[in-house]
Amino acid sequence: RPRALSGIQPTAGSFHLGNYLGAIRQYTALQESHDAFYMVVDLHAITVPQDPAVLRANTRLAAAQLLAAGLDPQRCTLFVQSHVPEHAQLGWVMNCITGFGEASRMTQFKDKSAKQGADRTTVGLFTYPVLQVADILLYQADSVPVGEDQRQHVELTRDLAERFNGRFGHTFTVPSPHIVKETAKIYDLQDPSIKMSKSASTTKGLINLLDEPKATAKKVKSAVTDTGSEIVFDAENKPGVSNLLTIFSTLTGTTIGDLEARYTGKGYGALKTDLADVMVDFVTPFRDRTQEFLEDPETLDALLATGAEKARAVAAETLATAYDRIGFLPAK
Ligand code: AQP
Repeated sequence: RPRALSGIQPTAGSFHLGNYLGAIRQYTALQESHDAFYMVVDLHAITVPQDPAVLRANTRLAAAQLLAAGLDPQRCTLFVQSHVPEHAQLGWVMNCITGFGEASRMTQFKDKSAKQGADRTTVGLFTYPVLQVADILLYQADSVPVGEDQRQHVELTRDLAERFNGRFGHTFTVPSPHIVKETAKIYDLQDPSIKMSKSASTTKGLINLLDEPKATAKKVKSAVTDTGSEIVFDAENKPGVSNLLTIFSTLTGTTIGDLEARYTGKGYGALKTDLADVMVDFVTPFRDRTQEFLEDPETLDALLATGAEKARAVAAETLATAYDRIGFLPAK
């Protein structure tokens, strides 16, 4: 079976709808066809300031949400990044073959450092895309399910894998991004020109999966729509309605064409009211399942320990090969 690898940050507590539709849905799909590894990337979380107790709680919460979304530890390997020390170790090696200019071109770093401000931007944030390269290469991943915003990092991974292989002999599989076009970028419900994001300036257009369903319904009903009244998918001229149609279609499995037909002659209000119901039906059981996993932290921790053990077996083998190729003297 081909390998898949992806990671998600525990930073915000609740995952948002963009995380779910852009990435987590693909994780659950790929566990059927791939030897899949998914991790909560706590090493990435500390690139910005964190409260230790909150980070610890949010790491469990992230794992609980991944299970609630349908990840099955019998069919994939679920673990916490810091439990596998090979990530930091290969990360250092990768830092040493990455150009400073090359790292400086990462748009996610530019965006995130602009939000942090120059004084608060850490070197860790600067090199986090390179750590991500190590995350992927350690598992010899063929496929990396992510949203559109991560495409550049998978490209960097390909470049660095080829560079390392070229200099030191074939060591790493060169991975491809797995980006599902329709849901690659879910937009903010109040400003459909920007991606839905945990660090948006206001949370009015952000659907957090663990929020009160009633509050979520309200946010959907007050989503920004476009001028005119026709309900048609037109990403360029009607970005607000198109975003709602994408969300509606993906959550219900109804095609966009069928939705357009269903809402012909009806107003935006009807679409939003129905989508609010769809959303409530989706988040309510998700919240309940997440809570159930959280109520049994021993089982959750045991499951993550088993996942880390399985992940480590693969990661240690790749790291040993990379260390040998680069010329490190073996430890006796
Ligand atoms: N709006 C989105 N549409 C589609 N996919 C998205 N992803 C994030 N936002 C969207 C995908 O979710 C996965 C996990 O993301 P992450 O944990 O790395 O967090 P992030 O990318 O930092 O998430 P945010 O909310 O976008 O955070 P900020 O505001 O810090 O940039 C990834 O696969 C990502 O593509």
